[in-house]
Amino acid sequence: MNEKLVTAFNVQINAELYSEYLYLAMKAIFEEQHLTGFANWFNVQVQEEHAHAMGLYNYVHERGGKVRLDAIAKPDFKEGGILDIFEQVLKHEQLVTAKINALADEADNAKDRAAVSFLDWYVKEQVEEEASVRQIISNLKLIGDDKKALLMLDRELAARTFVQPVIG
Ligand code: OFO
Repeated sequence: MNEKLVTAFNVQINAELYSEYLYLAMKAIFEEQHLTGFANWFNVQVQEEHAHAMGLYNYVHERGGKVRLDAIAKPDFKEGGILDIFEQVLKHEQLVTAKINALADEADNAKDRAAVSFLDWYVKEQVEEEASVRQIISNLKLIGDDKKALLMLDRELAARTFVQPVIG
């Protein structure tokens, strides 16, 4: 890969590690409230983000590039109600989608067909990431102030498990 593309991959590794860190911070909010199903949902998210970062990390090595890790920023979000937090998650995922698309454009500009094909997995993954968050947001809107329904959703989210993705 050319140096410019390697740098862009490294920037995305940092963005994925930031996502991991952000969701770890959000998980803590739900742990504090003993909403263990929501905490579990974030825990799976943390593992997924780590896998996304490692997929890029391994790919840079595979292509003979140099992995350069940068500082991970402090998680930036406002503690609020559950719906507020998930709306911030959606916003964050939309931002990540834009970053992935920009990285794919960069690979396209470099005419690096292998990198374009590798990044296709991430492009599709972002569609799923956004859809799953939208689903939770619409459930939360329906639930409103109904505590019983909220506990049912919490139980449902407790069943989510992490499956190591096959990237690329
Ligand atoms: Fe890595 O997909 Fe979320 O951020």
